Amino acid sequence: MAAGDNHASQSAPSAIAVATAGHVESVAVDEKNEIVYMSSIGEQMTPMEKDGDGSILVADLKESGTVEMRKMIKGGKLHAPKGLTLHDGKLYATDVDRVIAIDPRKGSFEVVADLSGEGAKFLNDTVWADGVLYVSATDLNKIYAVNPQKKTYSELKTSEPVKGPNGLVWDRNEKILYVCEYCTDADGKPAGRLLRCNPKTGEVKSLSSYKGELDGLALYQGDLYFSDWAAKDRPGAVGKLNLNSGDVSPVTTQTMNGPADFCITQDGIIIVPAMVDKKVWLQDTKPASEQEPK
Ligand SMILES: [Ca+2]
Ligand SMILES: [Ca+2]
Repeated sequence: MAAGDNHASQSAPSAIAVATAGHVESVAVDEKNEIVYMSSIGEQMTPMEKDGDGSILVADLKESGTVEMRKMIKGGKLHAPKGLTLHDGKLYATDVDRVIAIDPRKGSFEVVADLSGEGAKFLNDTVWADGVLYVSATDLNKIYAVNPQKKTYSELKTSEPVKGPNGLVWDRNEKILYVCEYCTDADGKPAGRLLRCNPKTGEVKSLSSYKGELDGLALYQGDLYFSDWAAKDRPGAVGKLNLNSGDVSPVTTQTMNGPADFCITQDGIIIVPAMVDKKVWLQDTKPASEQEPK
């Protein structure tokens, strides 16, 4: 299961891959309890199908050197869960045309927003921002603001169209919603942008000339990390944008087919689902040359 090129390290390779049950779209970490949650859309790459074979996987990291995964949901069926967010002890996710809240202790879930009436089939990421749960609808080119208590939603009106909005992350200091796009242009070339959106005004601005087929987003130590399906055969399946300089640089070095909704732990370990490959990669965010000698 392990792979890596840091032979100087005897204890741990610089990156390892773990096989997953089905195609994992999203990961979320419970740092306190050392648990990684993953959403698996199932055995087929059918992210918009209501096929009933989706699952939430739980990996307990306490036992060093082993990662044991179990399926969490005990009642009801999920189809293609994506966009996990941990908030106040609950896991929020999208599932094709609905937004769900999962109780990890009970293994149960409830629907907190049903967007089937909007024609949604590819709801994607979720993020909490000052009491609002924002949800991207990749197929509708829209972002919704969900109120899970009232089970209501409304569209976030933006100053310009967003095309295939996928990853969302909230900057609580700047009160800015970062959004990345998963889309191609008329020639099939990657055309997804890294955007900032002020949810109060709806104003959208592009952050960089970088274009990709962008999926996940994370903020870590002032940099905006993103995953790019177009970088599957070169370094930078996960890259980062320096928000001050605008410079973009690759972070991960491994080949990852379908780098989807990753996360970064407080210690700087990046956890990336290679969705198409049915793997999850763990790698330090720092280059090997900057990591502490083992
Ligand atoms: Ca499925
Ligand atoms: Ca995603």
